[in-house]
Amino acid sequence: MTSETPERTPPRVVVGVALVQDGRVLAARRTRPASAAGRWELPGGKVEPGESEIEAARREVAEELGCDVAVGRRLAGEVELAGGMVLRAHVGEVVSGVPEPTEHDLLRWLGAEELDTVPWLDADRPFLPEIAELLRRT
Ligand code: 9L3
Ligand code: MG
Repeated sequence: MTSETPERTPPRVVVGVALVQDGRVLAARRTRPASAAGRWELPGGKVEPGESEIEAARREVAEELGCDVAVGRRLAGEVELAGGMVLRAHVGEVVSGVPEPTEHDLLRWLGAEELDTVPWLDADRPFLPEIAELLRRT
């Protein structure tokens, strides 16, 4: 029998992108897993080994929405997810193409006053106040 201390591996980062356009942010409705279906999120996904957060954000949005985005500053804070992952969020802008969902079943552009009209994933909610503030300023 061994009684080793389990190795601590750094958390895997998941990046979400707050795509902003004309004073609104893009929210995407998940279809999977079943526990998250119908809940809304900032599009994005896991940072792969060797990839920067910004590269991952651009790749994930290209895969999920079929458009090119510029990814800018990070929003404050990070949220612990299940499975040793953490969620971070960046602001972004569409630079070419029109977002069309390949994995989500609905997209909505929400203004600052509409942010709480959809059921967000719990993980994404802590970013909403800062998003609302930046939408009010744009
Ligand atoms: N997640 C939460 N909020 C988000 C994103 C993009 C992801 N805005 C969570 C859902 C999954 C995990 O992170 O548990 C990995 O995301 P994905 O690869 O399934 O998009
Ligand atoms: Mg994803």
